[in-house]
Amino acid sequence: MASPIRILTAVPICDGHDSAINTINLEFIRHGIEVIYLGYHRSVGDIVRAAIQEDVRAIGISSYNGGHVEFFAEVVDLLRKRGADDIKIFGGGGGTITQKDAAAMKRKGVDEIFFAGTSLEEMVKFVHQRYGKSRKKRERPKSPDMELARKLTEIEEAYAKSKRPTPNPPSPGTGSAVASAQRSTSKAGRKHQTSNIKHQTSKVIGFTGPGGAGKTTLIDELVLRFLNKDRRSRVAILSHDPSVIGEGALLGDRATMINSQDDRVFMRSMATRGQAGGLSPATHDCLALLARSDFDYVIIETVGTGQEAMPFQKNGIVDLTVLVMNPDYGSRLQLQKIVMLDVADIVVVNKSDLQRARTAHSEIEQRLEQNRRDQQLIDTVAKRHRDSGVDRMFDLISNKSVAAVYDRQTKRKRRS
Ligand code: B12
Ligand SMILES: Nc1nc2c(ncn2[C@@H]2O[C@H](COP(=O)(O)OP(=O)(O)OP(=O)(O)O)[C@@H](O)[C@H]2O)c(=O)[nH]1
Ligand SMILES: [Mg+2]
Repeated sequence: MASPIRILTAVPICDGHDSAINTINLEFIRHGIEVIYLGYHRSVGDIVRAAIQEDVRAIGISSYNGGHVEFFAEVVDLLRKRGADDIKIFGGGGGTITQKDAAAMKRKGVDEIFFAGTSLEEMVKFVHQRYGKSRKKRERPKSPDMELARKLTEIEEAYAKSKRPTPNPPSPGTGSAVASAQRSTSKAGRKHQTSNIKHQTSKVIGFTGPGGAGKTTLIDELVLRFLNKDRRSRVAILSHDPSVIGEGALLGDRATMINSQDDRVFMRSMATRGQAGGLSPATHDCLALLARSDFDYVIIETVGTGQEAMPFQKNGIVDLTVLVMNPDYGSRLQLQKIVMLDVADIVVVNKSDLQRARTAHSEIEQRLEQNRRDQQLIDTVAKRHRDSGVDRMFDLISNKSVAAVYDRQTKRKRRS
């Protein structure tokens, strides 16, 4: 089975008109397209960086507040400068973009502009016809990020071709999808691989928890602290959203990210493509590749999960697991059922600005005491900038107390 077409959509800087793009995103998803939505008020740099890291076929821009001729042209130019002019641009903006503007935009390298009254069906057809065919291989990726992005695509595509999800993903090595993806890398790619990709040195932190608990918001706040602590550090994020096999998906975590829109952050969004449990069939291999690449931290976010077992347990790559809880989980009975509470290294009660948070803290504390493990419980308000709970969590992850957890995990891995 062919991999779904991946496109990025966004609304330009100083523009909050996101209603049109939200409708269009939904229509694309319904027709088998994976849409990485970057959100509104996005700069040219943010759009191009995201498109390269996500290795999309094209960028769809919805623009209403004027300046579109220049804005679209700047996106085309920056893609060219970065050696990524195989990523194409299309878009619309109702009556704001005139026929004359559209002609000028096309001259500057934009593929297509859609006007008021165009049916959603026409746009879907355009994307399938124009961006559905397989791409030419890039001769020599111009940056390590670009090369990494393409390798992640090769891994995902290798799994898509194998048609069905693998319940127990194989370890990287001979026979796995990553092995064949890496074998197919260009000579330039292999050279980079030996110089820049090493054995796992990154700290890999897995975040899971119910949908909407604040995982992405919390990760974004932690990333800010990682970036500020060490001005040379780099962070990778592998983020998941759900999808059914062969269907489209809205990969929306990027829209929540503010601090992670940074050249020192490499973010990749993945659809689960039919696999249950919060991760994708290709996750293990993609994560292994990121962990061997040049990052200080690799953060992985699952889709919103329920009461089932920790998605990272069989993974073997994740050093530290974080369960982000919403204070509104139900009653103590629900807590007894949440298996993840037995295995997480850190449990976070996020949204502790909400009324039920204190009760949630004490109920979860009692539940964790029964485990008799050295688990940490932290209250956070991730949506609040400079939250002291997030500071505490950052200290735990980056400082000594967690080094103990890493040691424990490493020893366990070495023993097995
Ligand atoms: C809805 C709307 C709003 C809503 C936005 C809600 C939201 N969250 O999006 C609200 C009320 C909040 C709003 C606010 C403002 N708005 Co307003 N708004 C509109 C309005 C009425 C409709 C836009 C829309 O969503 N259309 C629905 C879409 C589906 O249809 P469409 O526009 O015809 O688009 C078609 C194609 O172009 C294509 N398309 C569009 N985008 C894309 C992207 C891709 C990838 C593809 C493939 C296709 C595609 O899809 C459609 C297919 O038929 C337009 C007027 C108009 N009729 O265009 C003004 C308009 C865009 N707004 C305008 C203004 C000025 C504002 C404000 C500045 C007003 C103010 N002073 O506060 C604010 C700015 C808000 C902000 N933060 O940016 C002006 C812009 C003028 C300009 N560019 O010079 C307009 C043109 C109204 C006007 N005539 O003055 N607005
Ligand atoms: N009140 C409150 N809201 C928060 C807090 N943290 C995040 N939110 C809001 O909760 C909503 C969901 O946040 P996300 O970070 O997208 O949650 P998520 O767990 O990543 O969601 P999924 O990826 O969809 O599972 C957003 O509207 C956030 O602004 C918090 O501490 N307090
Ligand atoms: Mg999220």
